[in-house]
Amino acid sequence: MKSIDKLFTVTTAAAALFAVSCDRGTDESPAPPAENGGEAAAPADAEKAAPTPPAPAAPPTGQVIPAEAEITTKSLAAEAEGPGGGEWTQWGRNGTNNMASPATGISIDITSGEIGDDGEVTDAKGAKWVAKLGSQAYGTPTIYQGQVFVGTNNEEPRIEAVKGDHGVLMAFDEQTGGLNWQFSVPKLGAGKVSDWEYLGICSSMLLDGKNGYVVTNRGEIICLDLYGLADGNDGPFQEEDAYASTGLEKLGTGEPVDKGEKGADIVWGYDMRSELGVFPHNITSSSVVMAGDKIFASTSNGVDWSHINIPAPTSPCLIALNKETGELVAEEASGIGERIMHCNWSSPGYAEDLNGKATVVFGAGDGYVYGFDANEFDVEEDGGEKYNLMKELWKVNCCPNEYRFDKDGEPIKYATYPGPSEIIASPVVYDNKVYVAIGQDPEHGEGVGAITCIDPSKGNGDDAIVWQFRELGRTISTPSIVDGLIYIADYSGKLFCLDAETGEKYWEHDTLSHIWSSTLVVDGKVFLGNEDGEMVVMKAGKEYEEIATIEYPSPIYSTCVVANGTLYVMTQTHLYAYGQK
Ligand SMILES: [Ca+2]
Repeated sequence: MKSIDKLFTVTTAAAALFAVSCDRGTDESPAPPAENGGEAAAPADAEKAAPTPPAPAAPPTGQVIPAEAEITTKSLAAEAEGPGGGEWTQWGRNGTNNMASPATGISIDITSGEIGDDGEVTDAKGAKWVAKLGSQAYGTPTIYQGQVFVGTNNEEPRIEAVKGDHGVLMAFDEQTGGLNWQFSVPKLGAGKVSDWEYLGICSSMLLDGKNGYVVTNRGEIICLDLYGLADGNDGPFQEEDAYASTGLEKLGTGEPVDKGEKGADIVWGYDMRSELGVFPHNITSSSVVMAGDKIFASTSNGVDWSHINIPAPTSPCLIALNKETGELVAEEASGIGERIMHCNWSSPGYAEDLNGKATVVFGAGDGYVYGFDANEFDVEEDGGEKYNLMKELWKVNCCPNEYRFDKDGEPIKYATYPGPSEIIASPVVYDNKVYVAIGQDPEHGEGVGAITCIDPSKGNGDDAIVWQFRELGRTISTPSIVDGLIYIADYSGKLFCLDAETGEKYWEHDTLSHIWSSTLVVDGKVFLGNEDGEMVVMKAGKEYEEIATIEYPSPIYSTCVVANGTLYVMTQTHLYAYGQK
């Protein structure tokens, strides 16, 4: 690995991603059998790539590459003090997944401006810049070391050689919005089954040191060099051009695509489909979280198009990789795969000390939240091979039994209004407790939901439940918690303010539109985007007060974030950066 990585001895607060599921459109069409998740045997291979020395390339115009000494761990701390609130280096801002920023002075005297025939936005009041994205964008921005990273699709082609539908991660200059480089991921060609057309990259990239970690639409975890190819081709992986035609699977069997100086630099890659046999349902959608020298990732393992069969019931739903090498460190073996209702799209969280243990918190596809030991694993031997299996510290059912079974004890059908739900929103850690909401793919419509407060020090199972609030509908939105108050939205369009200790409701607000986004609390306000393209701004606190609604011309499915004093609002088609130039 690069020596630069050794500079970082500080354990960064970990990360998790993304409550915005990416599933749209009709799910029921019997799409052609996918490239089967378990069969693809082509080795995925960071390791076998020849480590030829990189040829230095000219930096793309305007891109500033810090000298190694300038890349410090200081900026990694999302807890950074200061009026700007610091950087935003991962989906949930830090491992707690609590999307709240200490920034102050965030102006809401802003507008979305006008979109011209060329798709460019002008006259957006308060905006430093507005960047055009693809036609759909779900990968909530992360911001670090002068760059802004977002996940979208290729319907606004930025690199000529990359043609047609792809998952795309764009790296913008933080000050100008100019494109520094772009990571382009070919589709699986599996249709709606495992890589839904035009959904793009649904993951927020976790940023650490000189690297970023992103989960692709192909079910891969890719470590990218944050400075692209501008400072040479880093890492063991040297086959970037070959990747562009096939992804990791069947690498080298396609026609290489030269993406030029704005192409991405892959450091290593891990293909969850070929390595683990997992079967991502519809799309792979979650972000990774970091725990020391490891990253933890949901595998998106799910049901097939029939919505009945689980093609890979014994494959893990959560894995840990070595962040330097991409090697598999440990896998979940709690049997989640056999109990999947639909999919595993929730991004895990991480707490360095939760009830005395470094804990990875995973909201699973079976409606349970799991606390796994982040450092110690059970070792199992099978055929001479050793496997590290994740150790359950605790496990709590977040889907009320009344949603799972009717009064006669019969199971209630999944994807019906009164039926059971899995976890898609990210679990949030706050004040030694864990807050978890249940929900389903928006495609399944509205239904009953709940948010549960869990205290792992009180025991395992139902004993750990402090309270459960059931007025909430199904949700894929991650809650924010500030000053003992929880703000959480549901898919039906409502935003609730609850007491974090008791679950008591202080107020609710109906935005009258479906909600996929999560809340952001900053500067005494709650920001929340909805499907009608409205960004609703409420006053944070026990008193109900609607402050503003800012209109956008397309839906907002990602979450607003604040970094270094700039407010980012991402619609399906544009990224607006509001702040001082
Ligand atoms: Ca490389």
